[in-house]
Amino acid sequence: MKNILFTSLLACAGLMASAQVSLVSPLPHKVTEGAVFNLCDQPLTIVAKGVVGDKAVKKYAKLVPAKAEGYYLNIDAKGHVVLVGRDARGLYYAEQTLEQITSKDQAQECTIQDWPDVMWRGVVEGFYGRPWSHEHRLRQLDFYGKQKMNVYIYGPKDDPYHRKFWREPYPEKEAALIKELAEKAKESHVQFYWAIHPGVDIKWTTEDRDLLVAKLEKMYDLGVRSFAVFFDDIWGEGAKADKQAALLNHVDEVFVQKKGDVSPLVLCPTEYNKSWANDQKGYLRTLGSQLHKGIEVMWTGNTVVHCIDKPSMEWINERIQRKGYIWWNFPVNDFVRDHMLLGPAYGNGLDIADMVSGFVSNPMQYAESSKISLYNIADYTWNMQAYNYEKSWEDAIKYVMPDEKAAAALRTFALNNEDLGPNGHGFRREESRHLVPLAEQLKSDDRKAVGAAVFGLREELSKLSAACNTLLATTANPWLTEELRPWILQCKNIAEYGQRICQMSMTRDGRMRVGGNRFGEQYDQVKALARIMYDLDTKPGMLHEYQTGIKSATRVLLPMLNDLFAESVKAYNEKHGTDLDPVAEYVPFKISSDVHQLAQLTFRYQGGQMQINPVNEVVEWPAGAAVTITADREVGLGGLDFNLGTPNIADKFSLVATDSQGREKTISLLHYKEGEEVVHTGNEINGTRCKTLRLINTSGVSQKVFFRSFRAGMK
Ligand code: LOG
Repeated sequence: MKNILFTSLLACAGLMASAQVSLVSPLPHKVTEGAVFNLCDQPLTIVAKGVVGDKAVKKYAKLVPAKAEGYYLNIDAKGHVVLVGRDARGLYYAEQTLEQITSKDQAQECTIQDWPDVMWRGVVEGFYGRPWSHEHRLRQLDFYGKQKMNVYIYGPKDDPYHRKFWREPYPEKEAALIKELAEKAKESHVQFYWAIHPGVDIKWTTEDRDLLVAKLEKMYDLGVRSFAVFFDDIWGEGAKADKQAALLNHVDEVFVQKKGDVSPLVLCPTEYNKSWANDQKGYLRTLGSQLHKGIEVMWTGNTVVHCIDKPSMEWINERIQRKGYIWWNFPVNDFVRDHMLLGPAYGNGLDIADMVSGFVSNPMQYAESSKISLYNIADYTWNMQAYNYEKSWEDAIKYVMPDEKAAAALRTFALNNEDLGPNGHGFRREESRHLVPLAEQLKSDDRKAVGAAVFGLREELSKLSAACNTLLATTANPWLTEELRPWILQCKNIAEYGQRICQMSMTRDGRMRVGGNRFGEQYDQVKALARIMYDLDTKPGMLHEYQTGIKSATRVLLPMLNDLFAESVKAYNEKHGTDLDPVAEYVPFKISSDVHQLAQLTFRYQGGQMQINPVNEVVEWPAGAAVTITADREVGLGGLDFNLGTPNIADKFSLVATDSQGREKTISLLHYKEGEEVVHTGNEINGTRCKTLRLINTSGVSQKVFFRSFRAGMK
């Protein structure tokens, strides 16, 4: 009893913090602020609450913005509160705002008039890889409601009942979970869209059409009231615009309109970005003219992964004859799964609110870690003109890590985990912005300036190391730290690696020798750490079935450290006549390609097997173009197979191994049975020596393929 009294007294005695309205996120549109007061001195009383049309709030109706989901909130000096929504969701948002204002045992006299800029705001769980867990989804829905996001589109590529077995109903256990999600979404005022992905094998028959409607009926029975149909990442029969439009119109007619309580249909087209749109064939214009007016059409921008601006919206809206519904491929990392994307969501135009019907983010398979960007996207879509991504990011960090010390550590860690690394989509993010001046200074000709930069860098690295330790130890948000753990460990290695490199730089000319050969010792430790980092990046244990590696700080910090290492080793070699290797990193293979979409393939290497990570979308492989793997030394080949998602394709490709003397050997390619997609190699591969290995399209024509897998045993 005594204790409770003590804490509440403390809370009451707390200093007047910053104005409480400033705690509200997304930033409200119209605010008048007055005095801040303690809730112990002046508790709140709700004097009027309702939606426009309710008698109880009649006199406030005029004050409520005339926009869907808008609300009016007033707190006066006596603690009297008025909450009025334009509709039920608006009222719910007024409550969320009040909750945030009062979250620190204080309140503030204020009047708020607020509304969303974008009609549909939220998330499309639309990535390849391990779908989110049920518990994570429940947490997400709760989070969306609080941050005023109103849509969650369920479409994980690797849920079999979404794509592969789209015709089949969910088994009982999974069905029960969907039902629970639909209920939770309703509670959080989130529209739960369930998406079906039939394009891979749909036949344009009445039978398949009816099977699709029947599946939606099943989902309706589970409580789902919003539906999407995805046709992304397919080719062939399923990709026809007129057939897709006819199907959607049919569903609209016999299902959506009939039920009466179902939201507008959403379509993800096959040509879902400008770089894939074939204007001559007019796929998009066909959708535009044939699709029923209320049906939404998704769009990822100028390419698969791209920021959105006004000209790109003008381009698409004109073709589809409606406002595009943005599917933003950020922070999704299914094409760079070895990177954690914890940076801010920036780059989208602040002037496109009126040109989009929706804006949803495709997140990472790491649900909790994705919340940092999603928090930003909630802010962006609610009040676009006022969006300040830096501020929103700082707030997001504190939101996901509700402990001051751990939040500071997360911030330090996140600053080094923002970029995607080189990737096939050419989408990059800034990273380690705080280190860029130091990186510049390190390149100086002035040894003194370099010395000072090394000193500064060492400080940063010890801060980073401490941050990683804090994150490994904290229990403030275990959902988050569990996901981040492998990257925290990697980052901790990098911090130590860097500290030793700094040490090398400081001792390279022998002036700072502290007993023995300090430089040599540090050199060995750096090499050892490089190997440990490589192991963590490529060896199982930390990795799960979809995980391809663990990389951190690759954009600024690591290159900066590797340069510093090289420079120090070279200087040392010159002075001491030694022959130490100036390359710190350990990388046994490189992959290159003149196939545009395969130029940035990533791979993993474990237990003697190198495995190239799959590419998600359709790959156009021109005649004569090749993928080339180059090893750092000559290796012996064991088995090899690959899958290009197309049956009977073996005779269209050639595999050529070249040894270190430049001698070439062509290895035969075959299928074990008719209709097989996997391409195998002839027995002669066994023991073949090779330094480079090339897979070439020798069919004489361009091939449309999926780059599903490529595995090679190397000894
Ligand atoms: C897929 C999506 C995937 C994303 C990023 C769309 C419309 N479809 O290339 O499932 O998560 O890109 O890899 C896509 O973006 N294909």
